[in-house]
Amino acid sequence: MRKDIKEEISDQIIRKAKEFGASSAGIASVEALKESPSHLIYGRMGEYRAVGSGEGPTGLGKVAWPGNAKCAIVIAVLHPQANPELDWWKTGYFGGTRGNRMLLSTNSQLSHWLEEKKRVRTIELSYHIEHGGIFLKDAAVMAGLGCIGKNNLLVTPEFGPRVRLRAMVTDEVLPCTGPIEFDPCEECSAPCMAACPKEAFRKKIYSEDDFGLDQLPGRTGVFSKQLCHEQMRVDEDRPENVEVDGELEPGKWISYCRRCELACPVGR
Ligand code: B12
Ligand code: SF4
Ligand code: SF4
Repeated sequence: MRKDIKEEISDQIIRKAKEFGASSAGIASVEALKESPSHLIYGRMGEYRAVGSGEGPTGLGKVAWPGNAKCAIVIAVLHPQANPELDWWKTGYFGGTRGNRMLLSTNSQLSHWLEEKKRVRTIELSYHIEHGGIFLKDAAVMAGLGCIGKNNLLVTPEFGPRVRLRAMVTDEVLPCTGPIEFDPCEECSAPCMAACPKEAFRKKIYSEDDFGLDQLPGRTGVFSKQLCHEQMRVDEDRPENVEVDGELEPGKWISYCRRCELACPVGR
């Protein structure tokens, strides 16, 4: 495909993603992503099973990139503080959360559009790494959506960390849209870290010497996923019987902790 036509396609993809419901979108190179910090550190962090994940076809410790994957298209959907129900999770509910349903629908519409109108083959990716997913925050940073904040989350200029992500890969090389120059954390006193009920950012647990890189979880190696995970278990033990507009299904919804996300002033 000619270069100018490709560049036009990148713009069109982002416009279409927004038309289909994304708050922002971008494109990253798979080759570059395979060298991103999460790829370099993941297999060395020790075995660990997160909430909702576990055994999967890929196994723990690695990403299974589809053979011919050249680019990852990442979409972000805003989860504003005013609409907490987008993030509430329920067993048996298709997509788990309302927000994830929006992401699935947007991703799928964009994938069909690319296949039918642009003849670009796509694969919509799973959420969990061990089920064929990719590191969505790394992909979003490389696609120009924002940076990794001190809260260990993707922080976007427009919405702060209050977004959820999803991705697909293409078998076509497309012009990438990132990374961007953006770092709101440098001068910030980090209310995100102070907000954690489990003090998951209290002390350094990963070092440059041990892992051979300085782009560590929580930026300086302080983020403890184990402590965060403990909070998730606490949240699961107290599901709430709340009514969600437009939902007929009865049942209890889990509201997972978002304190480090909601404390960030960026994009409020
Ligand atoms: C497993 C998982 C968890 C686990 C473990 C988290 C972890 N960090 O390991 C638990 C259950 C604890 C968890 C908690 C949460 N999660 Co979670 N989680 C995931 C999941 C499925 C995989 C993440 C993973 O395994 N990463 C692997 C390790 C190696 O990376 P990491 O610790 O995230 O840190 C890496 C990055 O920070 C990166 N990095 C650091 N510096 C730099 C610099 C550059 C340039 C780049 C490119 C990368 C980079 O490399 C690090 C290694 O150093 C992703 C979805 C996905 N497929 O990506 C969602 C995801 C990361 N979670 C998300 C969210 C929102 C949460 C929670 C707020 C809970 C909630 N209410 O949803 C908390 C926040 C915790 C926190 N402060 O980080 C969102 C993040 C959105 C955002 N704005 O960033 C994601 C993307 C899911 C989604 N629906 O969009 N999560
Ligand atoms: S609260 Fe401050 S330090 Fe934390 S992520 Fe937001 S800008 Fe960065
Ligand atoms: S999601 Fe909650 S428990 Fe996990 S790191 Fe953020 S504030 Fe701490």
